[in-house]
Amino acid sequence: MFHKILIANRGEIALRIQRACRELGIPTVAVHSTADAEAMHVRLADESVCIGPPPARDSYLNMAAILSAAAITGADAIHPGYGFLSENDGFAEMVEAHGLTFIGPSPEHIRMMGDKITAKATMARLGVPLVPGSDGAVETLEEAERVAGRIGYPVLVKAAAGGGGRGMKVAREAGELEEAWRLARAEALSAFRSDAVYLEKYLDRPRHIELQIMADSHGSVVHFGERDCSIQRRHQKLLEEAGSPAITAAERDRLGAVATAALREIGYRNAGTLEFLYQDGEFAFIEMNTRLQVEHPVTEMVCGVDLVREQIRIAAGQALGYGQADIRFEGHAIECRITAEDPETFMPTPGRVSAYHAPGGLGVRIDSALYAGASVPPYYDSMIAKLIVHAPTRAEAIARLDRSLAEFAIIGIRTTIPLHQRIVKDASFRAGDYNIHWLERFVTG
Ligand code: MV4
Repeated sequence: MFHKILIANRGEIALRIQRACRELGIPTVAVHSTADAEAMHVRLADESVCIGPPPARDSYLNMAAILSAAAITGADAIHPGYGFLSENDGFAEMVEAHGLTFIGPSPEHIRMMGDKITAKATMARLGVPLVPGSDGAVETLEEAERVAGRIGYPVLVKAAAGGGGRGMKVAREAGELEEAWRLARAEALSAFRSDAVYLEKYLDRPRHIELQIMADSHGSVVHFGERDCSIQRRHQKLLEEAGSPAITAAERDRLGAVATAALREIGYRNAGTLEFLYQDGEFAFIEMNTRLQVEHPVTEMVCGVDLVREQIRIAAGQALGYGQADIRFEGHAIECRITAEDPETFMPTPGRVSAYHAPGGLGVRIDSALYAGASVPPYYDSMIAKLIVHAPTRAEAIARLDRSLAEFAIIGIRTTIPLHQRIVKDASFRAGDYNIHWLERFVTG
C-alpha cells in the first residue's frame, strides 16, 4: 500500500479523497494556491504545500509545481480528483516517469478516450451500441453531405477532442450543414487546437445516463450501475440520481454486461464512466470519462461501496476481491450540486460565508469543504456543496431531499438552494418525466 498520497485538487473532492486515505491509514499531502491558504482541504491534510498564485494554470494545473511538492514531501502516489489534471495523459505519464503512481487509468487509456473518434471506434468494435453516424473523422464538406444523406437529418457535427458541448453544431436540414460544419471546425480548432470532427444523427430528446465501471489490474471488471444526469443546464449538471427513473434492472444488467466485457477486452484499469444517450428505449454510447466523477456519491449510496478507496486499492495493485454478483443495488439516491451562483441569473456569487448549517439525519450526506467564515474564491468552479440523500424508494428520497434543502443554511452569499427547492417540488420531476432539455424550460418558463 502507499505510504503517502498527494491530492492534486481542492475543495470538496480533496476532502473526499483525504477521508478515504485516512480510513486506509495513509497520510495525505494537500496542495493549494495562495487563494486557498485557509481552505478546509489544507487545514485537514497531514501536510500542505503552496504551489502557486490563484489562477489554476499557475497552481492546480502546474505540473512541475505538483511533482516538486510530491518529491519534497515523499509522496508515492498522486490522486488527481476530477477536473484540473485528472484526464491529462501527459500528466499521468509524467507522474509515472518520476517513479510515482497515478491513481487512475493508464496514460494510453486516457488518450484513447480523450479522442472521441477513437473511443467510439473502440466501443463499436467491442459491441457497445452507438448513435448512427460517420465511420470515424469526416475530412471534407462533401463527405459530411454524403454521411448526412445516409443517416438522415437532423445531424450533429462534433469535435473529436470535444466535451462540455464545445465544438458541437446541429444541422436540422441539408441547407444548414455547411454553416454547422464551418462553425464546429472553427470552434474545435480554437478550443482544442484540432479541427477533427465527426457526424452523428441528432437525438432530439434523450436522457443522459452513465454507467460506473471499476477495473483492477488483474482483469476483473465490474459495474456499479447507472446514474441519470439529465437535469443539466449548459452542460453543467445540477442534480443526479442512481438509479435512473427511466430504466429497468434488466436494462441495467444488459448494458452493464456489454460495457464490462468491452473494458475487460481493452485492459482498462481503475474507475471509468461510459456516457450514453437514452431515447425510445435504446442506449447509444457517446463518450467515456477516465476519472472519478463529481456525482460518484449517488452510486456509493446505492451500492454501499467507497469508490475512492477502490481506486486507491486498485492503483496499489490489489484485486477487487468481489465479482458482479456481489454488487447489490439498494434504494435510491439523489445528489444536488449547490453552487455559489444567483439562483435566477446563474451569475457567480463568490464571497465570505458568514454562517453555515448543514442538514443531517438518516440517509443524508454532505460532501463540502465549506465552513462558517470560509471564503469562496472567484477563481475556480462555483460548486460549494453536494447534498446527497439515500432512501428505500425514489419517493422517500425526494421527501428526504426536500426536508434537507429546507434545513440547509448558507448565509452571506447567494446559492442555488432555492432553485433546487423548486425542482424537487415539481410534478414532472417527481414523476421522473424529464430529459436533457427539461431544466432549460423549467428555469426560463
Ligand atoms: C448528442 C446529443 C444529441 N444527439 N449527440 C453534449 C455534450 C457531449 N457530451 C454530447 N452532447 C450531446 N450529444 C447526439 N447524437 C445531445 C447532446 C447534449 C447533451 C448530452 C448530455 C448531457 C447534456 C446535453 C446537453 C445538450 C446536448
